[in-house]
Amino acid sequence: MVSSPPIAIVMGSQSDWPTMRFAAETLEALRLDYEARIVSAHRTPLRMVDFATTARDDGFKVIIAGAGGAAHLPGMIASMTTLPVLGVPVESKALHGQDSLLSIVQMPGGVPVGTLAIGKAGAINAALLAASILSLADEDLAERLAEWRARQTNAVAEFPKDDD
Ligand code: RP5
Repeated sequence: MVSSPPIAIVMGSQSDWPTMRFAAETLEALRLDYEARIVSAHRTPLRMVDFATTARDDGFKVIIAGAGGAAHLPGMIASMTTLPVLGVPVESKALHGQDSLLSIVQMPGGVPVGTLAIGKAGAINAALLAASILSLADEDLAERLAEWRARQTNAVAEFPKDDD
């Protein structure tokens, strides 16, 4: 059996991809393999169960799960695996992602989801946190992560300038 990449990025809908692709791009910058899939808690519940119950045996190490609105996906996946699950609340139109955030963050004690910020920042940070978790057992990745941080630091100008 071919082992899966270490990180799964799952999302409830194609409409989540413009947000979740920031997680994918961040992992690419860190030269980390991932697999991105659409898995909906509401529209494809059996696909979700199949994914979550086999994720560890498939070789995944960390799951990044993004969803919006009534965002049950990260919590439902976390209920079926003991892999770390990082939840990204996708910004919804009606409530600007407040609904997504509260749906993901308010897990009952016993079934953890590491919840990130709403939207792009959350997607980027989910990828960085996944890398940080994996770097505990991967010195080379730890160095790539430190280099990513250093590049970010070096990119911050000391003085502001006008756009024009
Ligand atoms: C959730 O419903 C998805 O995660 C998405 O954020 C939201 C809206 O989905 P679409 O109606 O755009 O497919 O399940």
